[in-house]
Amino acid sequence: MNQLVDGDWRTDAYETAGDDGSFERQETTFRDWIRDDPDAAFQPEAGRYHLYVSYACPWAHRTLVMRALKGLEDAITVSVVDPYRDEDGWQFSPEKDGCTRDRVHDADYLRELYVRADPDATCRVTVPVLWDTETDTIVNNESAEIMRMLDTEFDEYARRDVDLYPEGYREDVDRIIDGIYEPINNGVYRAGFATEQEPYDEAIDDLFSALDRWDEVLADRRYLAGDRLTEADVAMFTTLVRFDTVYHTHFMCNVQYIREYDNLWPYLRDLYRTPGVADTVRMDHIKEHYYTTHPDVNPHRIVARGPDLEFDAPHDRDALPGGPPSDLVSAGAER
Ligand SMILES: N[C@@H](CCC(=O)N[C@@H](CS)C(=O)NCC(=O)O)C(=O)O
Repeated sequence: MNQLVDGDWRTDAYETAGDDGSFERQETTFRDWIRDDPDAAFQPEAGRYHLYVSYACPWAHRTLVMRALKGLEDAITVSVVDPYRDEDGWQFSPEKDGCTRDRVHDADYLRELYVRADPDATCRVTVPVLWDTETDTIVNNESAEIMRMLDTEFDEYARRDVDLYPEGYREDVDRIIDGIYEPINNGVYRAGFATEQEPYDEAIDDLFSALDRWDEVLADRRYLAGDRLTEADVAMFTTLVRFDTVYHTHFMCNVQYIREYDNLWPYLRDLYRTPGVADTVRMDHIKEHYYTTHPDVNPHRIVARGPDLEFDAPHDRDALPGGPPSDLVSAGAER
């Protein structure tokens, strides 16, 4: 695997597995904040910030969903990397469907932007990246924090009435985002990248007991935090939408498909059908990335064919209290 060490690209430096065969995710390095505050170094402005994403990546996908729900497409521009990642890390392949050039610097590789932001950077080169075109640097590369900034700091440019971190729900939202991270969002990676049986088994136990618990909770709750769509649902969505297609097979999370759950499956379709969300899902990028990018897991890089999932199928979740914000529904109707 590969990463930057003192600003140099190294292909021998990065080990994902600990001594006991468990997957270890490194801490994210750029953690500044955009604040709607006159004294802040990074203030919300339309056209100033740029997102670097991969459609394949569940963490980057969170920021794309948030940008769509908030109606920030004009305020925050996006560059999309090639879903296939080789020894050189994420790269720009504008000739490929759904990919773009680096719209800010015309770089060939994402790592060039990390070095531009910090010439001595020692870190993995990950998506998402929130870039500031004014100071020419990375503001932040941690998806939960980027999601929060787009949600709470861009009110002037965002769709009114869409607040995914509402007063009265905040403690629950934070607790749920934290609570689903290790067993579910990161759990699929702990299972897929384990190099020994025991950490794999632990990851699978944690993952499926968490999914079973949430399936029960969602029997009489439309969203994870109750009757309101929140950031917690965005965080859950990007893992669930990939699950049956890649995590089940490629990462051996095969105890049960999401489409076999009584409530998680309609819940996933409800989120998918929320106006703006479906356009952020590129299953072709998701499949290409997972099946071709981890040679240790799938050395022949064969992309598994199925399954054919009907995310668009109707669901009966509207019978539960709550629903998507009304501005979102009317924006969806205009599309
Ligand atoms: N903590 C980060 C994790 C992001 C992350 O791991 N992204 C993956 C893609 S799914 C990546 O870019 N990996 C490249 C690497 O680790 O070298 C976040 O949530 O933003």
